[in-house]
Amino acid sequence: MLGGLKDSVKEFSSNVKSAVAEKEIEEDDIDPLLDDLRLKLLKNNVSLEVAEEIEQGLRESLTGRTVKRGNVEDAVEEAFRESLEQVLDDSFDFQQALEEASDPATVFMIGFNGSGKTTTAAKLAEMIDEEVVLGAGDTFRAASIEQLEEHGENLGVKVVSHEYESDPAAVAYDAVEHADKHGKVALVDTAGRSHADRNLMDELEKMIDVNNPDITFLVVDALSGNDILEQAEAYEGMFDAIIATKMDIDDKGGGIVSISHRSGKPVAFLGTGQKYSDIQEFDKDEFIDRILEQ
Ligand SMILES: Nc1nc2c(ncn2[C@@H]2O[C@H](COP(=O)(O)OP(=O)(O)OP(=O)(O)O)[C@@H](O)[C@H]2O)c(=O)[nH]1
Ligand SMILES: [Mg+2]
Repeated sequence: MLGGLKDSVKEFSSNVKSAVAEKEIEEDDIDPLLDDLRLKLLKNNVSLEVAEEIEQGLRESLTGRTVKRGNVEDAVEEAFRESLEQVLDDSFDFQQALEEASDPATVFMIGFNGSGKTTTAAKLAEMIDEEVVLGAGDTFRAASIEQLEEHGENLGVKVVSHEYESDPAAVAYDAVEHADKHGKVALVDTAGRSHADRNLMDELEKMIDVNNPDITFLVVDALSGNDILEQAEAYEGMFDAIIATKMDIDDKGGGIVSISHRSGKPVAFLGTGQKYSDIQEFDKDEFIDRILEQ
């Protein structure tokens, strides 16, 4: 009996305390904070569509939540960090993927014009422990074969190539054959292409059908703003992981948030310059810190 009374006194006093100390978040409390956050995302080069989707997700998850008075701002920042943690995926392990791949492992580099496919293929060739053969699967753009051959010479890596305008599926096939004979990994470069290049997109689908690559990297330029979503859509279903290049120029990295949000695919590497060693594994915590600091 007495115990019961004690309990209800306790309950009453804790209710009073929490009414003073705690508060339920209402839309009005967070609207200005979410406005700032949306601007921060846009300044960081996150596409408008994705910035608005992130903002809406935060609004829904925060409204009605109880927080200590004066801690609304912290709650918003914490929820934002959580939402970035959910969107970004750094779980792709290239070395492990190569070990689990068929023998020889076949790796394709695909992406829009000028995104950094050829340069990144050379960086990966330098990085991989196993011996590598490069396939000159861009038979379309002028000087593309010479560009890859120059990298091959610099790195002491064999380049398998055919004539310009020949079938790139056959080049990739030959590169894999070569790799098979020599116990190597075949890293196949491809031509830059967009939605609009229907023939080139069909050609890429054929290359993938014929060669069934173990790992396909979508190479995107981190400087792409809103059109990065177009890239995620153009190559939907064709790639396993993303490589974002030119991070040395773009210290914002919002494009990575946009494409991760849209594609749900992991980011494997960041390109950080023009030298062969300018490539880093993607680390999402480091990346989130960078975004939050700006
Ligand atoms: N600063 C910087 N430049 C890069 C990086 N990656 C590639 N580049 C440069 O971007 C330009 C285009 O790179 P490529 O590797 O030729 O791009 P690509 O996707 O093969 O281009 P196409 O074959 O024409 O579609 C070159 O001048 C590269 O040196 C990077 O991480 N940082
Ligand atoms: Mg190229």
